Amino acid sequence: ANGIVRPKGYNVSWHVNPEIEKHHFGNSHPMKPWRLTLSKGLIMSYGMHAAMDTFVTRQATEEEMRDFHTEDYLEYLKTAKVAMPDDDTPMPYNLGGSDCPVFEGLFNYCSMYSGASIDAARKLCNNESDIAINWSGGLHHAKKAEASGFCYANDIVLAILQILRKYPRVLYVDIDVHHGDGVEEAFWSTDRVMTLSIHKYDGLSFFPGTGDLERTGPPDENNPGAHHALNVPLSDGINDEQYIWLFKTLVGKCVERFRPNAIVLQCGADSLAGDRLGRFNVQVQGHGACVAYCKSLKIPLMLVGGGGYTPRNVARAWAHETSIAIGCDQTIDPIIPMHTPYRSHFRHETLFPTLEQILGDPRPNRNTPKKLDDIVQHVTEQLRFVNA
Ligand code: ZLV
Ligand code: CA
Ligand code: ZN
Repeated sequence: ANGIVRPKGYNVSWHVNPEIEKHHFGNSHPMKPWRLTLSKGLIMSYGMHAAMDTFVTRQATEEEMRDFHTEDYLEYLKTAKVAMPDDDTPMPYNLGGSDCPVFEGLFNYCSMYSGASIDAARKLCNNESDIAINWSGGLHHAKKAEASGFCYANDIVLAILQILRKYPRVLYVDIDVHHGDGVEEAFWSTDRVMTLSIHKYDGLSFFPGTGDLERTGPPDENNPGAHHALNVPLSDGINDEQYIWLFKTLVGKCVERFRPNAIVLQCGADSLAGDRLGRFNVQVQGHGACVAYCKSLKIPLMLVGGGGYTPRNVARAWAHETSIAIGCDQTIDPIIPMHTPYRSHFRHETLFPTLEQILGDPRPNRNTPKKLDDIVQHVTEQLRFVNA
């Protein structure tokens, strides 16, 4: 009735668990797992779940998480206690500060979103999915023994390690507004994973402060990882036209040189205009065009979430990107269905509000055509060293 049909001979799997959404980082913390509830409500009100294999995910086992994280760190994560309001004794592993608070059910939260990404990766390896989706994952800052930037366990690294059991090469692409430093660091010294992160970079304070153009892997040419970590530092206000051009040009060149067997795309929605923490003018259409381009390459594709701090726009983007995965993006009605849960939270009734509707006053675009050309040229030079 709603025109959503399962694509023939093409499988999309959706890995979800309502348990994950129930966790709270604290009232003033910008990370709201509730945005997953809003996204899922929108995806389901369009009936998109009928066109996917839906899996309610499980917790990753500790053994699975030890693929990347240390035993000590996992042990601490499991037993860390929520601090009393007046207790400011520092905790190890960068836990307990304002970015990475210890909250009720923390280990459950981490193992749930990690389990979803591991399951999604296995679906790709079994050829049971062409695209596997985990909107609750994408927590790209976590290190092997350290929490960072709202991320405690690195589900992306765990998923890529799964894929590497089956396939020789994985391309990781990260469109979150922040630098994907944890994934970059994990695969810094290997030529089996190429990482490409697009992000805001100002050389000083914007988190995490790394990801300049010159950072392309280990400086030692004999290290296999040399030239396999690519970074695209941008300034405030980049628009759809520029972003889509950059994305297609760079990902196209990476695929041509590196010939990955699978692509993992981190779809952090804080690169959207109007995000509480972001600075770009990318719209739902431009963000989605990145997903559509990756799908068009016909390489096994994993989609994970990431940042995204204005929940109504996160839900729009991830619902639109789900529709692209199953191929109904051109046929669904952009007017948000009347029966969508929390419909009034969306403020504007369309999936694609205009920049004026999102921002009021536009944010000045600080990215010149020359800057973008320099980036493409620099990345192209790095890729000359890559020969898969
Ligand atoms: O979207 O934070 O700037 C993936 C992701 O990439 C910082 N943190 C740290 C470094 C020292 N500071 C200050 C501590 C901030 C305290 C709490 C906030 C609270 C309210 C509003 C905004 C923030 C905040 N924190 C904004 N930016 C930060 C970053 C971390 C960004 C993580 C992005 C995660 C999920
Ligand atoms: Ca990024
Ligand atoms: Zn982010």
